[in-house]
Amino acid sequence: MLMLKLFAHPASQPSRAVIWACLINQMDFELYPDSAAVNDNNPRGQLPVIEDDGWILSEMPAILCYLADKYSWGELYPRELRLRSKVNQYLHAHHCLTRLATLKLMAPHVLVVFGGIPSQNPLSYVNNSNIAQVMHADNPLEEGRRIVNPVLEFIDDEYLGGHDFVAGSPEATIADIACYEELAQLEAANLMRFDDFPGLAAWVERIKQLPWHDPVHVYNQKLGDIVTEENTLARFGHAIEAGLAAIAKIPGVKIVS
Ligand SMILES: N[C@@H](CCC(=O)N[C@@H](CS)C(=O)NCC(=O)O)C(=O)O
Repeated sequence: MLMLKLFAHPASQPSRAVIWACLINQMDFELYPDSAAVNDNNPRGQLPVIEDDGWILSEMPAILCYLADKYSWGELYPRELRLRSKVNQYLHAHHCLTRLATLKLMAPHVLVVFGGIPSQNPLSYVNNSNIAQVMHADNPLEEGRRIVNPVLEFIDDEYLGGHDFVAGSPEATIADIACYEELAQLEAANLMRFDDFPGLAAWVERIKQLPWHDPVHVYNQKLGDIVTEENTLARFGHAIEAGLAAIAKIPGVKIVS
């Protein structure tokens, strides 16, 4: 069997979800962080994409569900009908709910180093117009926080209220991993604090304990605070370099560039 290929990048939230879930499940893979390789495999031009034994698949939740089913990831994608339906509920909501953490806060503040939105992909209209709305606001930070705050409140109350994990499961699932990738980055970048959301803050600490958390998130740690310190192309470049180097050191991972 051919080795699993991930077309993914540590600066991309849905990519990190796929990389991390594969590591938790001790899957060896080749990582292709180069965008040309992504375009060859996803006509939509977005990452992450996988190639598993000749089968090409995009969209992070679809990838995670497929890999979990094929490689029996157990509790990460529960088989029990009701638990699974809650994981699926979260994953369907994710794109237009939690994803706003990236589109309204992270991306506008990261992409300033390019002087605007580098993606000219007409199929990324929803992503790009969401980012542009904040970038062109009088106070992008305030505007982003205004939009993301109710999302945090909703996840804290409705998904986590009284539960340890997003889908109300006894163990972490792929819903937690997807959700964590959107939200935890905001704290690392100083874009948002979770002081008003104690359930969410405790959940972030819980998810951090999953294996391979630290190497997968070196990019975020290196990038650090982009609110009180200016983000620059050099800073962004160093964070990417460090993020890829940390993942390259993990046994069973081969970076192909
Ligand atoms: N719904 C997709 C979102 C993928 C996505 O937004 N990928 C971003 C990187 S984080 C991308 O490739 N952006 C470039 C573009 O859209 O042109 C998923 O869950 O996989």
